[in-house]
Amino acid sequence: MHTTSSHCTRNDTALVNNDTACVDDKSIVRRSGNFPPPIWDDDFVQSLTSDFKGEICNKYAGDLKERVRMLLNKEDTDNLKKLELVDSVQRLGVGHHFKNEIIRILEAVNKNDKWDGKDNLQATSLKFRLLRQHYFKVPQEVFNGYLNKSGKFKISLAGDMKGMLYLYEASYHSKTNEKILDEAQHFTTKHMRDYVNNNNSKDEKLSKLVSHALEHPLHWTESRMEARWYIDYFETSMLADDIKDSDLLRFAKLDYNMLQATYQDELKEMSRSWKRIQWEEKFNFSRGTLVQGFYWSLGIKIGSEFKYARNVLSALNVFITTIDDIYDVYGTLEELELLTKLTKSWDAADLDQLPDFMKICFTEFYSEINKLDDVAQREHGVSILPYIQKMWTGLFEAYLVEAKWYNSGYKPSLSEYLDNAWVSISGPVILTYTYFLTADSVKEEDLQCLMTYPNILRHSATILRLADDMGTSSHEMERGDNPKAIQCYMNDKGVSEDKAREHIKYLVTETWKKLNEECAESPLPKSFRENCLHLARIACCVYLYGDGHGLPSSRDKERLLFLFVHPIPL
Ligand code: 0FV
Ligand code: MN
Ligand code: MN
Ligand code: MN
Ligand code: MN
Repeated sequence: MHTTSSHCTRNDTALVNNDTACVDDKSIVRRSGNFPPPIWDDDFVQSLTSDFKGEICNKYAGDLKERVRMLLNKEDTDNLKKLELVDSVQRLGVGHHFKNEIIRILEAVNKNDKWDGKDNLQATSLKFRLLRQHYFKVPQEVFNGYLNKSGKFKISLAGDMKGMLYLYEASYHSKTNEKILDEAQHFTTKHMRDYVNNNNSKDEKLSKLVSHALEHPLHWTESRMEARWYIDYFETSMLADDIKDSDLLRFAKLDYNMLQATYQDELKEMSRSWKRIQWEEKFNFSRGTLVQGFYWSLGIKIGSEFKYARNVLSALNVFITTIDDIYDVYGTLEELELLTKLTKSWDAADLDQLPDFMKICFTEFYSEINKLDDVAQREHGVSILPYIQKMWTGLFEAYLVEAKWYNSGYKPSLSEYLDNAWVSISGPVILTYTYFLTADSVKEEDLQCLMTYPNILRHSATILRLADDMGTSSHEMERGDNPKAIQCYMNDKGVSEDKAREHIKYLVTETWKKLNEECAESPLPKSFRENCLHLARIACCVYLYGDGHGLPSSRDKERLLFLFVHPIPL
């Protein structure tokens, strides 16, 4: 486990053969992550263009938006139709434009509806899902009418595949110990699988929707990826006449493309500035993840007004990824111990004691954080420095624990591992940043709460950790790293990798329930609670096809092309 990787290719020239590189002690044998080059180089990023910007576009989109708003405000539509409209608006990726309208509709539904069992399963499930999604209190018992005497869902319901699908999506909004919802998920998953696997007499369009839901439930899916897919689905499943006059579809497509144009400009700017400081050349033992990092930032906030937040979060991602590779792959234990000690006092003068590659990385890192603090002081009148320092220090300590485990060959139990690993995945740092980037105002009591690592932070970060381990640990074991969740469980229980993966999936599901609970109940501001949810979602999506962050597969690359390069044909 501790030997040098056999494919030590990239780090041979790292830090040595270019003008800006520092001198490294060549007598030290370092491992290589053997990471592929960045998926897109700066030339490719600079070549991105879009027709979807400018006055005419803005004006047209503005008109369409008002028409959709009128649809949402129409008085004479019945509740169920309204809920279906809200569902479509959200899935098509434009819900963020109509927050007030959506809340007003849901408040009315919540007030007037009696849950008297007259609705069919689809309608009940939709109502339940949308209300819970927006933190209204709805008990699981609204499904009592669909249960038989022994508390199971009536088998006759399985014939109603749309009902199954809607109940399935609703069941992901469960909290811990909600047996009816657990049963709902179990029951619907089974019948939905049967439906897609059975070739006879099925509705192809519905089947596509069912397969999509089985691969990733709506509640666990980040909005850009869902919008891209659902816009396509929505169009192909509509009747020709409806498409012709669907302002909603037209708006969704245009908005998607216009946001894509905005993202292209942001990516270009970021790519230029990382290129200017030759980050990838200086740290070519590490992963180049600018584009993937930008995707993570979109997972947190998609609106055009959040440019600054995305910029900071993408840069954060680059720092986290490089520093993580320093701790996991490139640094020696002695260097890492020194680094961890020096960063505690957060004094740039101390960096001179470090090897050059660390010094260069952390000089840039400190300077970025100071810039961030300047902005925060201007905007919020508070210095955020002590708070983010505390979170970073916690992260470096957690990294060091893992480096020590790796170097001594120690095998922690799953629970010992997880106690450290939800911090070492960087969730608490990322989420603390998102607080400063998205809160309307920075409050002392929120900061005190965040510094205690509250449960909402823990659950979101745990999902990030578990999703990451599912996607990355095979390669991590190959290149040498401490055991991750899957391996810890295999050691604990003496089970196969498949069994361990199954268990980790179960833990993800259980942690989602706790996160749902905290999102509804935590005293932290709503913007922050949403960030916690969004981080868990984007983690589930980045690692859906494997290691979408460090070793993107063709499916991952295709997804990034759909997000940032190819507009939706109008
Ligand atoms: C994970 O890498 C990594 F770098 C992540 C998830 C970056 C996250 C940063 C943001 C979303 C801003 P890796 O699998 O190497 O992490 P571990 O902890 O397993 O070494
Ligand atoms: Mn790592
Ligand atoms: Mn690590
Ligand atoms: Mn490690
Ligand atoms: Mn990992």
